[in-house]
Amino acid sequence: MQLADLSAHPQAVPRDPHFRVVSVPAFTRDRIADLAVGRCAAIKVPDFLPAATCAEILGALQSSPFESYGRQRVQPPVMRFGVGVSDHRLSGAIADSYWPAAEASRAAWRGLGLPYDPFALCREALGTDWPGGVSVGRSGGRELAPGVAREPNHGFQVHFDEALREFHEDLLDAPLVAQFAFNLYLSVPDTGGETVIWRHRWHPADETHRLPQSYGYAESVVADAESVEVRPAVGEALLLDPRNFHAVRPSTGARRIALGFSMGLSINGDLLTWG
Ligand SMILES: O=C(O)CCC(=O)C(=O)O
Ligand SMILES: [Fe+2]
Repeated sequence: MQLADLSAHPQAVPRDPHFRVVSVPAFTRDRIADLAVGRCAAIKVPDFLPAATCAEILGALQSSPFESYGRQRVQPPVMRFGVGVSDHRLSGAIADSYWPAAEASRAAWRGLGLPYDPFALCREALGTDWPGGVSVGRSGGRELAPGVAREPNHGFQVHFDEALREFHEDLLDAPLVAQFAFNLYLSVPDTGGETVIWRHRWHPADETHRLPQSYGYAESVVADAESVEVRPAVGEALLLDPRNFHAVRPSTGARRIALGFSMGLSINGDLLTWG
């Protein structure tokens, strides 16, 4: 029976039933566990924060100056408001420059004058069903930055994010058993700007596809891999396993602005974030 089915659809390539994007009303404990163990590729939650809250955060950001990620490493350029540890990494460790930059970033976010901390709202909504909730991670007892607003209008190259490979020792004070990337879209472009995730994790041979001096890889690195694509929508949150190669497509029209941070699941069962 199965053979007959296959010959009726000679083009059909079997797909991994575990590699799909699930759309759910909230980040429940079971869904986050599914993502941690690889039972889905990503979780999206429409209307993650109230529309009025998203509009208010966006309004404050739109009139604030964004900075560029290091232009040597990040081409085409990506703009950001706030600081991320990726720009303050030195020989596989957090550079000393990160700590004052993280403090300046917290001050800049406070300076927006919002009556709440947008990242705290996101952590609260992410952690409603998680025992102990979600908190900001620490390194050497010091709290890391809570996250950034990112604006990749020209896209992100194909890349992966994995603290285990970016840092020689545990990034946080507790070892991590899983890693996630969180994005909350506040403004989306008219065309393009899709997030693509490939069913492919880093392999040493992938380095032959590395773009010189860059965080990214040529798209040939994921040539044969299955992929899923998410078109961002305002107010929607996306949680993915960033160890899978992923990219953001270039866009046109409105700015593509998202709140973003990394999140890890510690060996103690805690969900810990960092920017
Ligand atoms: O903006 C996005 O949709 C994904 C950005 C990204 O590379 C990440 O969150 O790790
Ligand atoms: Fe990423």
